Amino acid sequence: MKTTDDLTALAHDALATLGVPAEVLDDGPSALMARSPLTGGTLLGVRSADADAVERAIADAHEAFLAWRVTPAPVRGQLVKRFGELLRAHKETLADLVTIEVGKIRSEALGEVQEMIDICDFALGLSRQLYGRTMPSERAGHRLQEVWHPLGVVGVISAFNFPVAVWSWNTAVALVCGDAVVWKPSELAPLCALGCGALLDRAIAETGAPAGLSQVVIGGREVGELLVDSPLVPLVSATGSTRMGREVGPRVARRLGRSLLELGGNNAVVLTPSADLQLAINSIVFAAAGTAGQRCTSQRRLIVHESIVDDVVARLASAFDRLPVGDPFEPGTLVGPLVNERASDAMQAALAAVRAQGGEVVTGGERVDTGMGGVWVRPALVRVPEQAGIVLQETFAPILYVLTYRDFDEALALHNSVSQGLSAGIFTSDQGEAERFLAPDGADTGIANVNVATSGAEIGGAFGGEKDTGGGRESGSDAWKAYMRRSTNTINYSGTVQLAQGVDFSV
Ligand code: UN1
Repeated sequence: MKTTDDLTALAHDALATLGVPAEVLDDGPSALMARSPLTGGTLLGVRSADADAVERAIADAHEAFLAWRVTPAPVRGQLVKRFGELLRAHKETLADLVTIEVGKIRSEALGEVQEMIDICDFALGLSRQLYGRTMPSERAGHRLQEVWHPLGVVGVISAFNFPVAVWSWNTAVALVCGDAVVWKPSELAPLCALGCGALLDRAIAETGAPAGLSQVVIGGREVGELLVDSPLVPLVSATGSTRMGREVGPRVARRLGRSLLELGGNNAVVLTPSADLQLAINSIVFAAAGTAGQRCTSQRRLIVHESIVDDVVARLASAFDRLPVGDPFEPGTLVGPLVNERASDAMQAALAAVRAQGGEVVTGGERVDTGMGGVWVRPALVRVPEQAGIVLQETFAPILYVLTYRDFDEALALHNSVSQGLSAGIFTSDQGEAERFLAPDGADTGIANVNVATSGAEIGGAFGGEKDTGGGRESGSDAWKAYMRRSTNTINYSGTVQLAQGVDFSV
């Protein structure tokens, strides 16, 4: 069992291995203190950026962008290739920092770094595939085409729960698109950010890319606000709560900037009578209890047919009761700590609301004393009546609400009755039900799965959601288009003036 001193020593080693310069460590009055949810203890202080430092970071990034945007995209791809190699070489070390700062179990911390490696591979390929189109012009001797150009400095604001991967989705894609990136990480995970920043800086230096392309600005809300308000930042990609997105979106829009928002989820699985129950239960337990319920894709709701609900609840309860809760560094642990005491308070408040609204906590929800000092809970399985208001709310903790349905239309209606729209799953062996779930009037989420639960998406698809989730898409597919500007070009090689739409304006 590790103490705060052990974790501090491990963090120092990891930062040194990743090449983080010693001068960013700072115990002064304005430093940001890095903590670990494993012990609740303070690890070390890091220098936070004041307004001048943020402005300088944006200006430096913009300067680097001016050179980067005219570097051929396949050459830009070599930077993410090298970054991916460095991530492969330092996977364990970066995963250590993820576990230390946000408490992920080993396989999930490694999996998060794997997402970074995967997006680098994807972005390398993308660097040769930033395709525009050629359209037939209505005029003889004319050509009509669109090309995609680099956009500028991308501001990335990330949350604690994916302290390295979400930045990398944005960054790997933005870099091949010819952009520079200024990153404001969560205040709960500054060390992860410094580690990533140092590795990328090394890749930048080794490949001869312009210094300054990647900036990490550590700090609180004020730092984020400077990014949000800067006219030199044409795109702000922000991950966090719907409340945060409601502030960021309009503020960026006021200066006619673009925002890409990845906000709250309230993700559900529909479990039908024809489902393979063992497959479904195993998938649901990971989606609901994995990452201690702290993914935006975590499963919050289970909508199960009334004919199987008692069996399903019994099986889930037995699985929840057996979940090994404890030290995430220990092999075998499946549920690590909550990120802080506030998360536990939010969980307890939600469980109190369940009881007040006629629901029943079937199992879990209690604190678990691991003797380490952090905040551990047993994931809670809860049965609620359909009208319980608490189900509409996202609580960032492991609570799974079980609701029942009688016919499929009712299941769909219940599924879509929340304001959030990130991810969804259905377990069925009835092809008709599966297709209806994926149909235009099926699940209204950005991600919808069949016989796969709500979390753990691959990077190759576009990631994001609708409604209160904010509408943004990042990582794979054509999400890259958000990081570029489109230029529509008409080229006249006819030697004559021909106006479109047949307009005659001869003088
Ligand atoms: C998040 O929780 O912010 O699909 C991102 C998943 C992960 C990413 C989650 N690939 O669960």
